[in-house]
Amino acid sequence: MTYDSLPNHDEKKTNNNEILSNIDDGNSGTNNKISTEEDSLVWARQLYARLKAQHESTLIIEKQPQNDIKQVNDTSYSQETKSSNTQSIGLNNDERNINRSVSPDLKSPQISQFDSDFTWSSEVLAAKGVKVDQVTIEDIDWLTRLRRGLQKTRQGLVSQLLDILGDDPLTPETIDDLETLLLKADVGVNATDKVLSVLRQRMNEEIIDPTEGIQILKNELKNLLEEPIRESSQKVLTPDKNRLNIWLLVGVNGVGKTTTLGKLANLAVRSGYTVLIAAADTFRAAAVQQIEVWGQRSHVPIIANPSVNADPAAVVFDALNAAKAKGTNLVLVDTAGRLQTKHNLMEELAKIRRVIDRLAPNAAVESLLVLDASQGQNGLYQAMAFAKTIPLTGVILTKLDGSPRGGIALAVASEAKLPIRFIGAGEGIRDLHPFSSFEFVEALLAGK
Ligand SMILES: Nc1nc2c(ncn2[C@@H]2O[C@H](COP(=O)(O)OP(=O)(O)O)[C@@H](O)[C@H]2O)c(=O)[nH]1
Ligand SMILES: [Mg+2]
Repeated sequence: MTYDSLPNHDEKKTNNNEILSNIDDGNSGTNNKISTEEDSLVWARQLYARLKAQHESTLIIEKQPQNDIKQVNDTSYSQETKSSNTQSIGLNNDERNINRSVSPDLKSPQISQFDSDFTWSSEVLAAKGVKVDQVTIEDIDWLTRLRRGLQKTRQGLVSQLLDILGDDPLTPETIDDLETLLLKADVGVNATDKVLSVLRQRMNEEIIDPTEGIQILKNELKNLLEEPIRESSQKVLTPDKNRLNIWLLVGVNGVGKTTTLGKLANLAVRSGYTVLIAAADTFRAAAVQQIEVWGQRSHVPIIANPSVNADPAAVVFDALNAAKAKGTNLVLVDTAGRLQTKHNLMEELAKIRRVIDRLAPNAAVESLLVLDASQGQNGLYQAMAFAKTIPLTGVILTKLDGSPRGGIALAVASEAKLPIRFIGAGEGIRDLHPFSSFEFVEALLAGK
């Protein structure tokens, strides 16, 4: 048993708790919403100027002696309520500390050009009702990545959607074509039926022009994605600071569990949580090494047992004891990939769950199914099979980049009825983000 206790990394935490909490579904804050194209451009310009100034002030701070920097940090951590100015200095400064000794993809994103990526991302944030002084470079950077990630799904979807809708009001034939299109994009039968029945009903009541049709489509897709999220108690999945949180990552081989866990550890550390990793994939020879590399990148300790065929439940047992002793906020459990048809492996997952329930009965436990978006509808069968063994609480959708099957998000929400909690759109450490239905649908139908 190795317990890899790493040096205290408090100084490396950023102060941006909002990474894991400041997500809006776009249905609130309607008062702030920007109505015209011109307004949104003004908004984007203001935002750009502010982020640029913030970025430049960071560069000035970087030139100050180390003592001064420490002082700024301490101030920003100790203040519960900060002026946006103090916060931005503290945030960048902290991120700068992270950047000092790390590889390129750990660096916080930089302000880019005032280009179409920037304006599109700021438009989405404005439409969500986010205030101009709440937006970070990180938010813009993520939306840009998400839109790029969904490019393949969008390519087919949007161009054909435009063809189908044309310039004339919607007809029953257009709706039939829309059905084929949504099914082809892996949206699933239930979700497609629901969306189209709303469109049909509206069409019976009034004439719907294509722009309105797209708006109804977007709203219905967002509603479908939101439904399981609304039914859960948390809009965005964040660790509860007052108790131990245990997030179990499960799923078949190669879907991206270990990679996702590495990204999640980093996200949680950047958001100010203490994290511990339980390397409970004891089947694959290189699994422990792989997770150790991820742990080191975020300075997160790991509990592992590198001996062949070690009992995964025993690793979890040790990890929970270590977490309780250290007062850790979040334990992330990596598990071995398994075929949903292999009874003994599924049984083992249930055993891990029993250990958790016995040892940490008051913990907030999440069983998150990791699904590879490129597997399309097959992901749904996986979800159903896993749900039989352990109660699943959510889904993490990976590999949205490069897959034309991003529509699977809708099938997961409407058929497996599971909330999507995070999405991964790349192999880099920052390519994972809390899920926002609003952002997802806007990126899916961007250009529309
Ligand atoms: N393009 C892309 N690749 C990913 C993503 N997540 C994971 N991967 C890759 O998928 C492969 C399998 O990942 P791994 O974490 O080992 O899967 P596991 O077997 O479920 O633990 C690796 O090559 C990862 O880099 C993602 O969001 N996008
Ligand atoms: Mg793995």
